[in-house]
Amino acid sequence: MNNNNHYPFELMPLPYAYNALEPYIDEKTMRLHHDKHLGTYVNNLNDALKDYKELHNWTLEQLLYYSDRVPEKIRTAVLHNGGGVYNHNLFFANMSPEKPQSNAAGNLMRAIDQSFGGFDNFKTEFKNMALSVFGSGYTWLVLNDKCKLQILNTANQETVLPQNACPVMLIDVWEHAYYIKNYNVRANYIDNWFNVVNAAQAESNYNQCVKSMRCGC
Ligand code: MN3
Repeated sequence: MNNNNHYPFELMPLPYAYNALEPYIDEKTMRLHHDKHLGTYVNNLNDALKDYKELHNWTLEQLLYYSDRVPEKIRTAVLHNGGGVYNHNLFFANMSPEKPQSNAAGNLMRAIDQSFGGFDNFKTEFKNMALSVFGSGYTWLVLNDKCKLQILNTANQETVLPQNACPVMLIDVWEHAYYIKNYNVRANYIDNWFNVVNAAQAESNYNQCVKSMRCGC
């Protein structure tokens, strides 16, 4: 996140055009999702932090992980809106118009094979988890605190940071992520989303997680 690591947080531009993920994810959804939904989380997070100078050099991760040290008056606002910024930045970076190389023999693919018995099994399990989110939330592939790949769900704008899990990839299953194109049919959105997963980013996240969690040491 570099220059966007602390207050005032900025709305990071999409790393591709709004229509780049067509026909899988439509331009109108991307414009609303990025500019309006994420934009609002960024503004509300900055509003909440405005009068708390002691928090202005905290990173987003610190605000979310050490939320018990954030003054109670703004804690909920920081968790909701900071989580919204954190999750959406990861989500948008984890998509790409580049075709995923399905036979890519990266470290993540090997780990998925070992953990789930192949990519198809992983995909089925991930999709079922994403279908099982009741209401609004996310489905994640993480490296958990035991250095194992794990699929898990979080509600609303909760992150996986309190679980000491390191995010590899995630799908936003709030209705705003898919309703315009897919109406109520979340399954179609999940199938479409798999076509625009940024495999290179997921591989890089995975390698970073292995390194930062000192797995294998
Ligand atoms: Mn969203």
